[in-house]
Amino acid sequence: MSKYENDIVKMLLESNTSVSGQKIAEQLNISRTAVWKAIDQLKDRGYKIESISNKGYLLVAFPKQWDGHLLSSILERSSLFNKGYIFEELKSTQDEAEKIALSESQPFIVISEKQTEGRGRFKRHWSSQPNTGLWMSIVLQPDISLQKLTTFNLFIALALAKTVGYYHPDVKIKWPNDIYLNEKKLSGFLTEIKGSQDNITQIICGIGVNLNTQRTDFPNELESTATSLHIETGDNIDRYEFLERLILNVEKYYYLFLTGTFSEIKDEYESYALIFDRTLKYTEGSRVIIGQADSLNNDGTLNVKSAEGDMHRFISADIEL
Ligand code: BT5
Repeated sequence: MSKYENDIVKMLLESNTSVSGQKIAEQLNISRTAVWKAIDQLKDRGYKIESISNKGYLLVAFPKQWDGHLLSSILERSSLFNKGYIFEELKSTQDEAEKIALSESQPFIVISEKQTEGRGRFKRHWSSQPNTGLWMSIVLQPDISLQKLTTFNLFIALALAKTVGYYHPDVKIKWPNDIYLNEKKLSGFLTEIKGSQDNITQIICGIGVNLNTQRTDFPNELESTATSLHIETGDNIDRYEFLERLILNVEKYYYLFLTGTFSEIKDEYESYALIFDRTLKYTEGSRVIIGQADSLNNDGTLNVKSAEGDMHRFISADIEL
């Protein structure tokens, strides 16, 4: 992938109309032939670029696969992430992010088209088919205490819910780490950390969102519990647009997380909450409680009132709908 290709994508993206080969050549200080070759390479990578006679090149469609040039353009508009890594196939973006983080001191993101061993919490499998969703890890270097970290998931959940909300009004957050649409799981995330009690130095947050997944793409065991934005809206979702919106929301809520407290977003969070006013089964380790969610505490923990009237506090839980 040449730097010229990157620059050309940027010029075509920034222009609402066609851009002449002459203009590109002059701006990048390369020959017309070099422009033409780079355009050809971009077409091979799946960019749909029309050559309009006497006018120049027009970018009509993005590649279907995740592409590094487009990710770079999105990240140029980001105030938080300045690097992104794209892979065809990984076991898990979480593991790759952890490796890259050894030599990267600034926040970055890792996306893979496909994961062979995508994982959820407690090493549960996360189904990650190619060309359908967003399988991404974001790496942050916050320098905060473990105590502060407890609310991180609430902020990320809100960033995700807000993003999904552009596409569907009924998005819900299933505390602590799921996003639901019509009672089915659309997205889940998990947060892994490095550091000590007083000093969390790294957060690797893995986010999975089903975007263009068809019902038949899901493995049998997920058919009745999982959904995608495509299934719920009938639309083909532009994955780049979704990613850009998500990055902007993650930035916004991450800064709020760093500078504020959960109480500042509590009302907004609760407006998306799925679990209140219904009796559900809460499991955390060996503790199983059947009851109703009562309230969220400012540290992000959840109070659940059992059928017998006792109050139980959960840090995290599996909740059966
Ligand atoms: C989660 O765990 O929901 C967190 C999922 C995080 C996945 C991302 S993808 C990028 C990054 N790299 C990784 O390796 N992981 C992260 P949990 O709450 O434990 O939910 C897992 C459960 O969700 C599974 O046991 C299935 O029941 C269900 N599930 C698996 N794949 C799904 C999918 N694609 N859509 C909806 N539900 C799914």
